[in-house]
Amino acid sequence: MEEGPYKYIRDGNGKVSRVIRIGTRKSQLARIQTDSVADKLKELYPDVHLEIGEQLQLWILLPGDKTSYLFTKELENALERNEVDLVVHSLKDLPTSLPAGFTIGAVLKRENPHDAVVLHPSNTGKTLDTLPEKSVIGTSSLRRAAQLKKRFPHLEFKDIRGNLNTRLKKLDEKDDFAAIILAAAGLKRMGWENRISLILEPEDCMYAVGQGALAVEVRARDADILEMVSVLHDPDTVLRCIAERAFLKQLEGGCSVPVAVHTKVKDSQLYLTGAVYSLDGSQSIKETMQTSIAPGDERVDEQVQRVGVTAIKVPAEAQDAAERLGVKLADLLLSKGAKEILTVARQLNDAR
Ligand code: DPM
Repeated sequence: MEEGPYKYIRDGNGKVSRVIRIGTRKSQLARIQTDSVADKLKELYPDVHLEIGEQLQLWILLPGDKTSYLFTKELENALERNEVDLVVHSLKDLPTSLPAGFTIGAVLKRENPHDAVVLHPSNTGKTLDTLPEKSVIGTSSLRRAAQLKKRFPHLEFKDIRGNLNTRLKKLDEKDDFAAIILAAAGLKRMGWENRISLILEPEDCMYAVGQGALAVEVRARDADILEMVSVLHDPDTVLRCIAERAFLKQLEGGCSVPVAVHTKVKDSQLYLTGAVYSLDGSQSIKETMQTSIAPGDERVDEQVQRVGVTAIKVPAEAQDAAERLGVKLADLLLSKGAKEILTVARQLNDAR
């Protein structure tokens, strides 16, 4: 039992249990997201480890003080070297194909996936419609800028970078921006919901693939950890995100192209709306398709990855349907000229 690459701990009674180590980045949002997953695991696991006679422990890697914090790639390296056993990410930051050996073992219930407007304190009470001509809105998201330029032509858009703390500071302490656009989910997790002046409706701004959902990345071969984290999966979120990621992958879009989605599950139907935009939003292609995800054959298959996600316990048939839906919708957009729009957008953005 104490063989192999993993870390074990022996308690005062001589009982040995495997230590589950979680890697995190140092940013406040990353820590909050990691802690929330750790809390869920602690809550869910008392029974299970009593049954199997093991006490799973959670150990958050990296003290807040000195050592370097890890970026997504470094976290994957730490996973590869068995220094950590799982890593928590915002799903929208994970590519649609993961490097060999890794998989997303859980996609947690999605928070509000929409974007939110955070106003400079001097603009309290205003909306994007009523902000004065040439007001500057901060966002580095091509997706947000493209949609909002079209819808609110009187506004200007400028890049704003840095983590959420930095961005809010740049907004509040200077007069460079009239407002910034951020994901509602991130603001909520940070405890800054009171700064949300407005949630953007899909007619104004559709969200990014995977936005608002947390993902747990693990070693694909680590069956014990995969099994353990798989109970965190939220089936509707998984199916929506598989469809969204399959859509993005088929379009050959990365995380920085003007691609947006909207998904819904209702009466065992999965609806996917997807769109691509030119950088100024003047050109766009948007379509909606749906598929049945009705529980039929309840076949579950272990260890099959779809767009990087391994969802043991979620019916395989429904996952296949979700993936096909994303591919079909992308093919429809491609047949209407999506590739040309994205190629030009990419070239113009690279040249900026
Ligand atoms: C990605 C984008 C952004 C993040 C691009 C997009 C926003 C960049 C920006 C792929 N990742 O959305 O079109 O505003 O300049 C990011 C945030 C979260 C995860 C912050 C945010 C938190 C919300 C979540 C950055 N990644 O979008 O406001 O879990 O979805």
